[in-house]
Amino acid sequence: MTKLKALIFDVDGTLAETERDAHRVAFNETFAEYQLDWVWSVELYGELLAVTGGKERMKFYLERYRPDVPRVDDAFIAELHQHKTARYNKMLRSRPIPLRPGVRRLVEQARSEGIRLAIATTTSLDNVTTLLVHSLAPDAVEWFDVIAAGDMVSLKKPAPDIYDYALKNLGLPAGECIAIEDSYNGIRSAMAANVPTLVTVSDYTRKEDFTGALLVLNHLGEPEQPFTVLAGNAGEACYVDVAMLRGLV
Ligand code: XBP
Ligand code: MG
Repeated sequence: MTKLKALIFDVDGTLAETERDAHRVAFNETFAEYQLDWVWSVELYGELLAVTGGKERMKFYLERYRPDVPRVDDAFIAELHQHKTARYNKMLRSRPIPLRPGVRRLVEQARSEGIRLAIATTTSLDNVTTLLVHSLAPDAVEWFDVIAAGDMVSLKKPAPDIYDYALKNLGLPAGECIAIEDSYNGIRSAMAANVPTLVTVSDYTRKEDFTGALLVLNHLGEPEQPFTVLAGNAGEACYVDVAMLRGLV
């Protein structure tokens, strides 16, 4: 008798590689629009990802890297973030970002087998819905029973709050769900909410610590594009499907 009832997906780095060439670029374009000399290189952005949430990340950047910049207030950060979000959404609409290997297949299989779907992310709700509509399917938002995102909770990952929120709205115990994450902050958040977690590492996170993960893979895999196991035991499987996930819980 299986107890797997739902999959809870992280978004950035897990559903798609959105950080380096989309979020980062939208931040930089916004800084340029406001004539700020804030420039986030590919390398610097990797360091800034230690802090989740765009508003929190900008504040962290100023505190840690720009003691020369006079203090800015939260309202200005929020205004910048609104502009960044608009730019990011425009990008996702005009040049959809491909889903990572295995994501579409696993989501579609879960739906057809009655496994419920949810999202737990620190990014803003608009960013999630635009990504789902333009990279997955026009009606994909409806495929997810719960989309827990951004400021719906006050404490972002690695705090457990966004997973607690998703579980509460799913009405399921943590042990009947599996989280799929790509980052240290993500797995800390899921595990703090007691959700068993599978990790698919992403461009920025492959060297992070994933102690406690059910399994660490390079991606979810496809029949013709098998995954590589980075930690844990995947048995005979070469791509992640519902049967394999049932075996993991
Ligand atoms: C990733 C994040 C987000 C995005 C930016 O979220 O940390 O902050 O980089 O999004 P996750 P916002 O991996 O949990 O999906 O600017 O909308 O905060
Ligand atoms: Mg992520």
